[in-house]
Amino acid sequence: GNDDDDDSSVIVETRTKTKRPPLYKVLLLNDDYTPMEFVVAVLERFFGMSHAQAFEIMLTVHKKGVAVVGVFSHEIAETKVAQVMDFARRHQHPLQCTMEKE
Ligand code: NFA
Repeated sequence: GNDDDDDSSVIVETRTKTKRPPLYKVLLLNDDYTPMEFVVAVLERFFGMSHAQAFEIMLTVHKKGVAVVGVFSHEIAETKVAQVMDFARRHQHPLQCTMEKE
C-alpha cells in the first residue's frame, strides 16, 4: 500500500526564537558650564554610584566629551534620560543626557 503520507519525520520547526530585548546605553555629554559637583550629584542620585565612582565617570566625561553611565532596557533608559534632563533644566544647567541602542 501507499506509505508516503506519514510526515512524522518532517521537522517543521526546531528552534523557538527567544530574542532578548535590545539594551540601550545612557550617555552623558560634556559642556563648559555645568559644575563638576552637579554632575557628580546626578550620577549618585540617578545611577546609584558611590561618590568615588561618580567622580571618576564625571572626569571621564569632562576629559573625553562623553561616557556611558549605564545600560538599561528601553523604558528604564528613557526614564533615566528624562530624569537627568529635567533635573538639569530645573537647576538651569545645560547638561545633556541621551541614549543609544547598544
Ligand atoms: N566641563 C564641566 C566643567 O568644567 C564639567 C562637566 C563634566 C560638565 C561632565 C558636564 C559633564 N565645569
